[in-house]
Amino acid sequence: MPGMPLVWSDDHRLHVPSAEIWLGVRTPAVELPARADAIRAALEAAGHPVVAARPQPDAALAAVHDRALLEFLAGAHADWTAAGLHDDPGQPEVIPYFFAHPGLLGPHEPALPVATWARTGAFAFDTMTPIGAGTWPAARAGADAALTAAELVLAGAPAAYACTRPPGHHVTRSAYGGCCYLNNAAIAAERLRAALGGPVALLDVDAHHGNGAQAIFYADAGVRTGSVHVDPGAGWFPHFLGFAGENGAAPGDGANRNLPLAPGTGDDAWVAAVQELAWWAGDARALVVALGVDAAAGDPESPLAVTEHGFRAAGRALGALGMPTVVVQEGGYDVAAIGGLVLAALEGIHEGQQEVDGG
Ligand code: SP5
Ligand code: ZN
Repeated sequence: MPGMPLVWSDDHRLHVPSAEIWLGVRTPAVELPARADAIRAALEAAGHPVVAARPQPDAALAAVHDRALLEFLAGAHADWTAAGLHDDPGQPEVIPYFFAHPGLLGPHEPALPVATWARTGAFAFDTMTPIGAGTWPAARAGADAALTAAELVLAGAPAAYACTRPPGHHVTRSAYGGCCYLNNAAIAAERLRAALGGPVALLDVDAHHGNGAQAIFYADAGVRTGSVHVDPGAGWFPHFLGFAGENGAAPGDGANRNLPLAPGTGDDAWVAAVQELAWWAGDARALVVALGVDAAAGDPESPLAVTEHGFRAAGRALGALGMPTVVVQEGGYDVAAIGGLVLAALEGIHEGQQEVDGG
């Protein structure tokens, strides 16, 4: 019995952020190449076949992101370098300093700043998501991987896993941040919806709220978006979003669901919340799982306390929906544990699908 395919691109290694600028301070980057390499090692050791990500058309990205964002991301580092910012003031990575805040703009449409050093603030919503020389090719390869996984599922695979890095679930139609550049899971969901018709479900189990897909599909009943995450009301990223009352807008009223959990939440309540999202997804035609594993107990970036057992149980609940399923990697920063956590979740999904097949 062949395992769930792992869709892969070596190009993820081109994205090596040097730091996260937090409160103006350079703090160590956590979204690093070792993450994906550890996942691949664990999955390969367990017998999962590796499939190369196939190049995909830009149109699939433009189906969920504004052209202006895509053009900015593709050219940002070259523009930054051409403007001499590497030498003066001495910053080799694209970092914003001034933001197109809605309170600044009022009713005015933001014109794209002429100054290269100001342009970033039209698209970035935090200072923790630097663009280096290899960021765009890595992010683009991640989207290719997610779309390739969608193709495999559309061709009949019960499930496929895209080992995407950098992650994507914080990116909206027009803005990037949270260590993310392209919303791979949303791109895959849109692809499935285009092929199968709606509704498609996109369920996000990363420790942080999936604000990107929520925003992209907020007024869209064709993609049901659900997220279980640490409560932003308890002080956690993305701070402004992820509250229980965000339920979608007409004609997507009721098509968004947030289940914020208290810091310290462990397996029982977390798995119950994932189960709740799975039931809520109901009769969707296909499922995308935004699989962050940073809800794990040992993860440095979240206060949730989920174990490998919890990830396996969550996988079973999602697999038992019996839907064609695309799994897209999001966060997870405990490099020593990440492979085992992802493997447990994928094995759970497989077990759940077997169960419903009566296999
Ligand atoms: C994909 C994903 O999991 N993105 C998470 C981004 C959240 N990062 C928020 C970091 C908040 C500040 N942490 C301070 C530690 C300094 N490194
Ligand atoms: Zn996360």
